[in-house]
Amino acid sequence: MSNISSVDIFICDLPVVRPHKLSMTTITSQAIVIGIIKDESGITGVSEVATIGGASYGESTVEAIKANIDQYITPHLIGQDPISFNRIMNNISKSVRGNYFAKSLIETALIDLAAKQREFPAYELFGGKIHNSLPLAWTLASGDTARDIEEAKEMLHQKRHNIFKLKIGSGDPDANVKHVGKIIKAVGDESRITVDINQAWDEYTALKQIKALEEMGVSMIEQPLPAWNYEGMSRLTERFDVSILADEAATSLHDTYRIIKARAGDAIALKPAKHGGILETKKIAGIAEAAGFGLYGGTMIESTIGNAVAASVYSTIPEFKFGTEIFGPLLYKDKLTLENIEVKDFEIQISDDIGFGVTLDYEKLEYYKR
Ligand code: MUC
Ligand code: MG
Repeated sequence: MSNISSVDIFICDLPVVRPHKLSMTTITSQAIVIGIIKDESGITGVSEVATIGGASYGESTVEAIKANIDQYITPHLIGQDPISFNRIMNNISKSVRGNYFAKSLIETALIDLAAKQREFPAYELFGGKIHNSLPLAWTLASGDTARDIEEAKEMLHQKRHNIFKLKIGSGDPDANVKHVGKIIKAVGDESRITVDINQAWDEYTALKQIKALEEMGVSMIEQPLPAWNYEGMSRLTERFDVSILADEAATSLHDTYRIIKARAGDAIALKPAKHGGILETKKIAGIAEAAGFGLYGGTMIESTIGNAVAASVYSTIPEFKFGTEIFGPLLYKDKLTLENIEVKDFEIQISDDIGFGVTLDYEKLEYYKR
């Protein structure tokens, strides 16, 4: 097998089909980073990470991801054999702190390349597939209740989604809860409803509003408090029956360990980018499983490439108590690959094609890159 000869990092802006309103930002276009690692024989490993709202959602911005890979990570890659991705990533971790998104992009491009060299699916390199398909939630976040209801009905009709996550936390908390109530009234009999507050509430607000949400039948409350507030999340978990999901708080393996130890939630949202790659995602799934925490297959709203990475690793994890939300490609107006995701009977179908099963469309990359 041949060794790595080049690493190229591109920043792209991809438009979405409708504004996607979170508590801290509204997405009209996603900034994504594409990584292409080529070997001496010309085979390419391709991967993607996505970010939300510049630096408003998380610390990793596309500009910093590219700059830190070019300057500090690429020198560790040239001349290496991609199948040694475990050793390569371990070496990188010794000289590059944090930078989880950058590390995830590189590790997964290495995995794609190593799998393509051997002509088998990437999931064979981290345990093999358990699931052929996984339940797929959709996020209702148009910012308009009537439009969200219409969208949910259409998704149910198409058998695309019957789990809906509502993005709340922006504006008046009482109005947020009324909005949820209207959606449950309209589609709650045929679907499961969760909410994501994206850190917007304080503990006092959360105590009042989670009680109301629990009474209405919401099945999961995602990151109601700021990521730093483990003690508050622990008190909410103790107090309510409804499941509390740690998302922004559950980033590194060590942070997730602290959350589990403090029972600062009942469940963990996995996302390869925020954990620093697939190997770290598998470790986090392991400690969560050992502690009896539920798992949720999260997304940073990646397009087809990053979504395929998440689908691939999630297919190897025994149980997703709360399903997945790897719907990203369906929110985009366009894609950078020849393939799209396949959804059947409310579930995303896991690709068995080689690597992560996606082929980069170089014309589209040229069109969308900055
Ligand atoms: C998040 O916090 O979960 C995932 C789905 C969605 O609509 O937003 C993202 C981020
Ligand atoms: Mg979330």
